[in-house]
Amino acid sequence: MPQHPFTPADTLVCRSAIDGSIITTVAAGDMSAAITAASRAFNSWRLVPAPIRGALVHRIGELMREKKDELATAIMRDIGKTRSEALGEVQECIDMADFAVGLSRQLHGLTIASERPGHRLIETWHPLGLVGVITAFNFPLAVWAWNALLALVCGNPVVWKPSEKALPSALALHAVAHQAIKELGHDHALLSVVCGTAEAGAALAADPRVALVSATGSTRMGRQVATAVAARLGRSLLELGGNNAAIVTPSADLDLALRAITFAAVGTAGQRCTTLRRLLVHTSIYAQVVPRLTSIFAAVRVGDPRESGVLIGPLIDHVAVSAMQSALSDACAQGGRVHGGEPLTCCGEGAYVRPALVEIAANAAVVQEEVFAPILYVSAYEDLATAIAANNAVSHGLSSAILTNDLREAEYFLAPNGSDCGIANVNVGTSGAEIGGAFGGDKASGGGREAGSDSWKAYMRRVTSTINGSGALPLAQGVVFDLTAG
Ligand code: UN1
Repeated sequence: MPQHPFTPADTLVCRSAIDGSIITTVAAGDMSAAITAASRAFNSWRLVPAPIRGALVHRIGELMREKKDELATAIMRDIGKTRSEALGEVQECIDMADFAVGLSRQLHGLTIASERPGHRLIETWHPLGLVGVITAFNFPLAVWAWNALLALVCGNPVVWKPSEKALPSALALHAVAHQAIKELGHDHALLSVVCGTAEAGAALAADPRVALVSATGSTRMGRQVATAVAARLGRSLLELGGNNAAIVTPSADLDLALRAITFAAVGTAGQRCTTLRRLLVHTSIYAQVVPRLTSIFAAVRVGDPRESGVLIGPLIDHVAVSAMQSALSDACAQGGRVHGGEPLTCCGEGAYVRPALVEIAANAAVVQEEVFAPILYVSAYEDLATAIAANNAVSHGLSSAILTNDLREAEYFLAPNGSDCGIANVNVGTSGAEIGGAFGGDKASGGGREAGSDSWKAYMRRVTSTINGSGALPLAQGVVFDLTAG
């Protein structure tokens, strides 16, 4: 299976992760032309009242509901998610539409007490400008929805550079959004998609006409985007990798914990940025937890994601299988004990693996790196402070969890000296966040926050105004500047 399906003829070959078969070919787009058209669209869209902008997002949401099955099928075929997870991803897009529609009647500023008589201080949020969105293969639709639907209600056009490994589903979603634009008579340049390789993403990041670049992907890619955007003093919103840990304490409900751990570690074949990669288990329950998890990992059904009962589909390609195998051999060399993890033959050229559980020291070198595959490193800990220190010892800071029935342990984990991640859950795994909260992480995870809460502010610019309704001109901080004196 070719890993760089980009041919000199500017054509991208789209393959299914399920069996490596060719789905279609897609022509590469023109990034600069898309940015020019979107910049023009911004001039009028920013003046459309936000609730009217919300009506467009409302229609996009309705159409996504109608086409939920079709869109989920496209996700399954492109990247090999199970039907339930693919449907869940489309639901995440629909949830974002609902959320953005509600926001379109908010986008509220502040009134702040002024120190001067008869004065008022206000903050107003205005549309920011063109938003560039770069998405990864693993959530080919939801991450566009997080960004694009908020950007639209905030008054900004969007240029999307989807992963070249998931183009057909991106194009299917785009067709749905364009149907809504057409029905409501808006400018088609409000939303555009540019298919291309990493070069197209680099062109988007470097273009000074793009006010905000929202990029999801590896930390390496994020560094390149951040550097290019910072060089032109643009704004970036980065959602990068994670090396997420969960702590299982002696009081945990083990049945609940094992289910939470398994979904977080092997769901989506370990290819979420929120995937659980490190498990820290208290020594007193280690001998109970590890054999149970090992047998769950050995029994969970891996295979063609279209078959019912299959919980783990393929990895995106054979490069991912090689990365996984090399991490497992490094783990062995560093004293780890590997259970499972072997490549499996299934469905033509699909890249299937059994999930791996690796018993290893929490500070082993291999444990510090994110590998986008289902490997769960398990280590024992003695006291909670050490486990929290291990949780925080990696370069990433995206998601984390504690499984406990002890209130004090939970509160310690959530305290300022607890988990340093953007997401810190109690009795819930590291993955599968709802859209209502702000999503993102710190350190090498990029620092961005997307989806719910007040993430919309990233897509707007803030104007602070002092309004003087008095007849006098007092200066702030008591400064006297009297032209009649002296
Ligand atoms: C990602 O893997 O890039 O919390 C996003 C989750 C999903 C989003 C994952 N709602 O696992």
